[in-house]
Amino acid sequence: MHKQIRVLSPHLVIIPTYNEIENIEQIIRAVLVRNCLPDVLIVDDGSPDGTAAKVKEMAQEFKDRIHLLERKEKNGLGRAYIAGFKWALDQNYDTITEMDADFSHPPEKIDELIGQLTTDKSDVAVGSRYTHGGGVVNWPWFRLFLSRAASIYVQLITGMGIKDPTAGFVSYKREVLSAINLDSIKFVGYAFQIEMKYAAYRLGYHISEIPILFPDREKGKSKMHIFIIGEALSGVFAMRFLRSYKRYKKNISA
Ligand SMILES: Nc1nc2c(ncn2[C@@H]2O[C@H](COP(=O)(O)OP(=O)(O)OP(=O)(O)O)[C@@H](O)[C@H]2O)c(=O)[nH]1
Ligand SMILES: [Mg+2]
Repeated sequence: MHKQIRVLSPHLVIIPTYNEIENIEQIIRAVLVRNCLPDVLIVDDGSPDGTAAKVKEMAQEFKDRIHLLERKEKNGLGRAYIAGFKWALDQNYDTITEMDADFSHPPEKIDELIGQLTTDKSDVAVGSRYTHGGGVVNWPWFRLFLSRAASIYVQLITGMGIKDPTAGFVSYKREVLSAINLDSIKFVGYAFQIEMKYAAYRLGYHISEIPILFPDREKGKSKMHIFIIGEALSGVFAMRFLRSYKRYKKNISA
């Protein structure tokens, strides 16, 4: 009898979603067509607009390439990613990439990010707005000011030489995510992105930055709110100064 063999991609792209019905189909298709043929995992927090149902429908078309983790409540981007990372480690993917559903993270850069890892140029690759050649498109000056100021603040406080530490378009080698104690990651918004990079940096992994152009979302609503900015400002300070180096290092290692 002829047995069907399931061919797994070594690469996974994780997209957390909350009410992304206007973007979900397009973003999934834009990821699946990349040269490195990544699989996609959507982590949906019970979107009332039917995002998960659309994913299930598409999973019929692309068997074994689209996966869905459904969580009942909206619990923040950080928690969604931790659940996704654990799933990815369980499934043995070699590289794990995180990105937003709203096209702010250009899908055509996925191959370049993952290429950094597969050629051993780095262990973590960041799609960066603030490295040479990167940028933001059509941002009001105050938002750009806040974002740049936050990046400089994080660099000063943590000593990490990463120009875009709040970036949410990041590829990790599997060994990096398995070395980090994911249960020790505390933050949920922008601070989550900083905390993950800081954990990788403290464990000695090499982090590179690839320039990207970051446009604002065109469809759907933003889920950003003031709590997330407050968490980033105070959280980074706490992460750096309220834990001793030894305690932090012990804590982040799995
Ligand atoms: N699973 C899950 N996904 C979320 C949650 N909050 C936001 N997201 C998703 O995380 C990604 C980033 O959220 P955005 O609303 O674009 O946040 P942002 O990019 O900071 O804000 P904008 O620039 O205004 O779009 C999107 O794919 C969202 O659908 C959440 O609580 N749970
Ligand atoms: Mg966005």
